Amino acid sequence: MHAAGGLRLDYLSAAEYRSAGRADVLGVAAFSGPPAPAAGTGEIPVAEVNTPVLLGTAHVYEVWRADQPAESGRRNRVRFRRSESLLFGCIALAESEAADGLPAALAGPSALHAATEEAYREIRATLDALGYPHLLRVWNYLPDINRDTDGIERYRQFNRARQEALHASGRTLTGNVPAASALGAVSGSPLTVYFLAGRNAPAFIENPRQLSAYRYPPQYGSHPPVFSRATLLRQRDSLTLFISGTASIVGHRSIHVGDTAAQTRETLANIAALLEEANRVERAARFSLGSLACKVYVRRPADVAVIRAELTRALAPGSRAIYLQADICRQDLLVEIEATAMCPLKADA
Ligand code: 3EB
Repeated sequence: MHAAGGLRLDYLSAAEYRSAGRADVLGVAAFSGPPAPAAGTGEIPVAEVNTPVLLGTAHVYEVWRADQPAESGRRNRVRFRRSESLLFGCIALAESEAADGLPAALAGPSALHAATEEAYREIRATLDALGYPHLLRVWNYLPDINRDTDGIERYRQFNRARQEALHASGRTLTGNVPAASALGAVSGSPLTVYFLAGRNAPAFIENPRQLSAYRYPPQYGSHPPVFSRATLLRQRDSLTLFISGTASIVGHRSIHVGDTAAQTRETLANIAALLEEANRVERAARFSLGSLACKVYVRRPADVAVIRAELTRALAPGSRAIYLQADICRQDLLVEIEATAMCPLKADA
């Protein structure tokens, strides 16, 4: 997916990735887990995400390109690569590592809590030090996302820690927050977070069909998930819309419980509403169901054919999708779709 003069996103097989040019690569997310990408990636940061790939090849590489000269670096455990205007970064933290050595009083309520706070603290420190203060898009993967420990679901523990970390760094918790996804990874994986940040703030887009996630009532956890439904990045020649993980939620309720096909259709209706809202907010935007790169998270691998059939029906030619097995943050959700949409900006727009 390519809009001239700006950010670019490709989903590649291992073979395609090996033969692809690397000069303008900003960062990579590799699905699923080991083996690590072939040597030669050199200093390009690669987030290794342990979510099995469904359909197609065993590994998929999500490759972000900048169309600008880039430079790599590392700060503590954050690996990054940055262009003039954008920074891609990633961090992986084993939960044992984050809690280790800390007295119980400082380790927080759980090892996952400690790892999440640490990851977000390091990300914030990196962005502040390098001058890319605006998080645009964050991807979070944590093992056993639906499991309870000490009576609290791990996704809820993560939400509390993420909110507290953002609060501690003086960020707002509503409105100006990044687009995000938060999914389960295979048991035993580290907490893995990767992100895109910018010199300039994006526009923040909410979905008229959904309550903002940061306003969810407490039935979904003591601390709401802090993310925007989408963020919109304006570059010189292009617009990029980062669409958060989107599910069969209307208002704040999960709907079509138990019906995978209906959940998929509702999710696509939510994405269509978000595209329409982005086109309304940004007059120059022409986002459509034909300009999407989708990452589809499937709870039960056997559902993938049904889900793909709905996407094929709904998406216009020009959109692409990859399918990953992942647990979704609410037990009653069977599918979640995140997407990136791009469109060129005409000089006269
Ligand atoms: C939802 O709409 C579904 O916690 O970062 C989607 C995207 C979801 C991001 C997050 C959670 C997150 O609430 C779940």
